[in-house]
Amino acid sequence: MNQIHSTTKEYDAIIVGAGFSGLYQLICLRDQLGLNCLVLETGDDVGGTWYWNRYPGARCDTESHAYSYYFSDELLKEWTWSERYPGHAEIRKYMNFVADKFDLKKNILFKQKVTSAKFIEDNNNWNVITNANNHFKSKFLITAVGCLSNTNIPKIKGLEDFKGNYFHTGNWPKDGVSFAEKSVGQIGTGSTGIQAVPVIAAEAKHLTVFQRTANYSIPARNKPLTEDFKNHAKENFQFYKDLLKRTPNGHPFEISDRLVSDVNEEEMNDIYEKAWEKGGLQFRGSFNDLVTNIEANKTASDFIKSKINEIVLNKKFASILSDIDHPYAGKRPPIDSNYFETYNRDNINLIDLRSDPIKCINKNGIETEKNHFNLDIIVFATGYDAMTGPLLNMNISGKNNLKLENVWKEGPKTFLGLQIPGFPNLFTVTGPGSPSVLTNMPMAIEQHVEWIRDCISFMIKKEYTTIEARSNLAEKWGQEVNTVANKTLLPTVKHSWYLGANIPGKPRVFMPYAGGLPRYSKICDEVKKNDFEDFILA
Ligand code: N01
Repeated sequence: MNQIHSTTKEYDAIIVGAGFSGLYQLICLRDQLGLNCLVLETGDDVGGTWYWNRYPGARCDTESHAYSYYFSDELLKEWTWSERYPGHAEIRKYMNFVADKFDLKKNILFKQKVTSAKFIEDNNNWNVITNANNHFKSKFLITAVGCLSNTNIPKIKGLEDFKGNYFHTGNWPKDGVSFAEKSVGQIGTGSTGIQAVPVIAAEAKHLTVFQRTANYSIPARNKPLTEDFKNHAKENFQFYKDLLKRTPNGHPFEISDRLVSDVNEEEMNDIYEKAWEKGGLQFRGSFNDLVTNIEANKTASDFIKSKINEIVLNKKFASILSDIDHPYAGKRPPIDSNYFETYNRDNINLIDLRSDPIKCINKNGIETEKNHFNLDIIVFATGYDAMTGPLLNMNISGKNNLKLENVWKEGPKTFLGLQIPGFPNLFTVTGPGSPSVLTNMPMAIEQHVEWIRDCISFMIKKEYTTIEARSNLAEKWGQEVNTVANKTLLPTVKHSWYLGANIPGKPRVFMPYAGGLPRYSKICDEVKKNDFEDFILA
């Protein structure tokens, strides 16, 4: 049993994480509800996911004018992004700007990793302990830990013998890594790997890319923003705010109404060609049925594969890169800056792990079934234990000493991705079962954070002490998440991290809500309108 530490400090709300979610949750609860709040953050500065993701080429795939908080008109007018997509350093600058503007750091305790959080029924409080052995107590516990913050370094035999250095992209050294004169191996070709390859290849003596699953990618076409566009974004922030709330993924573009079958082949190719030239995630919006109809999807897949074969001059590489076994956008679709073009350099090699799997790592490098690669540095762009990992990592226990890891043994169970039955007063910002990773994250975050604020405000007004998700409704919501996902092609991709498939032993459950942010927000608004009666209030 958790003992209350003699120096335990008490708060109304503890927020875990100082990224986009944590900072805005602090503003809502501290400045709007007047609560006594504490934010606990593992890093030594604000930024959340972007604090750790400093790998070469790290850049957001949402356009900068949309990758912003929209809750403050003043903030929208004061901050100016410099490029079409914000780079990691500029995002950290932005987060610091927000933290300074709203004077947030005084309520944040840095270098505090939560090692346990336990609900104490005697007093309906959460007891939270950190790695620095600090003990805290609070009425509400809000996890703002991100969906992609638990790095996954695969257990490859012999890694500990490697005499070079290895790094995971999601835990990149603050001072950077020099690749000059180095032979580098990179495992992984997801969104991260695809961003890192061109930058590492440009600096390293040699880069060997180890690809397990071939991936689609659309050119990002990043560029500095013109003064005209900067002014346009500021003058039209209300237009963009409405657009971001209206579109299914919270992005600043509409999904076309037309179906692939509405156009002839020439028109279709013209549409894809223009979308390819424009670049970015908008490619996915070229037709309405790309993520629901496999035949329609095949036209986009074939188009991208033909582009890969056109760009990559080495026929063997082109064949490995375009041998893609899943529908376009069935996994999170990456965008890139010269990814496929990089395979035309003479200092790069590509290994197809499907035909030549990694056997082990030894002191000199990576050994595959058929080859050995001498390396100075190994870069793991191998992704995350997504969505559930960051929550399970905190060792959370609820009523009756219920352990989250046991409750979620067969996959996450939540109501709306906001609460978990048996864990009163615990709110999970962008938790599993919410749109989260299928959206432009700041949009999903603002919706969750404001809902949590309104829920707590309601409880205070009505003098409720606890709120808890009902098991039957969580069960029903899980079925809804599944049903909605099955209307799309997303669950058909068996190696997708949306299903937890990238982590050996993780239950295969489709985790995010695929019904779109507007529909999801409407459901949450209904619950609020009905005085949160879908929850157990006491
Ligand atoms: O991770 P991933 P990520 N042996 O899981 C491979 C967001 N994001 O960091 O596909 C060999 O997608 C794995 O292979 P496979 C975005 O939501 C956003 O790239 O599992 N290979 C795959 O190729 C994204 O989806 C931005 O067969 C192994 C790669 O590693 C999410 O983060 C930028 C392996 C992992 O790909 C995660 O992206 C970056 C093994 N044992 C990321 N284990 C932007 O905003 C894994 N792999 C632009």
